[in-house]
Amino acid sequence: MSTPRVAAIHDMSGFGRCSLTVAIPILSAMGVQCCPLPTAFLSTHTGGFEGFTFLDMTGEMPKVAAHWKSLGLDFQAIYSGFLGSERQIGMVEDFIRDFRAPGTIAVVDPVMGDHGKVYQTYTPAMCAGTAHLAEQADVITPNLTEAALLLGVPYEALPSGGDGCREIVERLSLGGRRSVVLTGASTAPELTGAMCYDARTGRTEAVQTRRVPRVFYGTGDVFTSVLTGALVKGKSLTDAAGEAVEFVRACAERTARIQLPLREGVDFEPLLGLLTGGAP
Ligand code: PXL
Repeated sequence: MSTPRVAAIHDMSGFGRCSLTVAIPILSAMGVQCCPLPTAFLSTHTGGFEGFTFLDMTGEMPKVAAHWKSLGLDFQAIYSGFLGSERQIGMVEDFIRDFRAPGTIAVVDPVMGDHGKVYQTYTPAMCAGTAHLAEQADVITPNLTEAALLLGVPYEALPSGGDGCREIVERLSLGGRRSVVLTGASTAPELTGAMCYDARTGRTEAVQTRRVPRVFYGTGDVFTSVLTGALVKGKSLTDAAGEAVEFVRACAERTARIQLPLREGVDFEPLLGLLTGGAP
């Protein structure tokens, strides 16, 4: 099998472990080529840091896409996450339309918020645009906060427990047309993981592991990067979610043990070996 190639459309935050600084090493460790299309360059991510810098790359993005198109590049997956401006959302839609080929998987992480709060830079118009973009996806990976925003219900009003999470993913599947992997989904208090609706099989399945009782930042990006890598390597949605859930749990356990400050993300680098699986 030739090395699968993924276009990763996210910001690059220099410090704090999220988006491209997570996606590039994880996909590379999994034997997947990651081609970054940066949406913005920030000194740090926006959670827990004051005074971060923000260089908007909106103007550069269509030029990169046009150059890649002129080279005839193809991608087995297009993976988008945190976006830096409203206009960028339309550009990601254009990118998906222009580069989608038979077998391309469009993975949209509808990044908008976490823990019941919308991120500082996400305006209501950006949230509406993200929902529109997510309609073009084959797979979306919202957390519970983002699921509430996509469904247009208050976070507190989301149905809870295993049955509640099943209802959420099925409601988000657009009548069974897109796959949904809800992160932070828990079917019992001591467990956490994902609830998956697979549009290929029409089945909903929970993937659970033991919960690490602490809050973490950046786990969504770790999760969706592993999921995307596993999908382009041919795994089923639930098997890919299983690999992502177990890797995130290993990262969370290590991060809690070494008492890493919340805003530094999860200490995943020493664990990348779990993803390499040996040379082909
Ligand atoms: O995916 C999370 C994320 C990505 N990028 C930036 C962020 C965050 C979350 O806070 O601030 C810049």
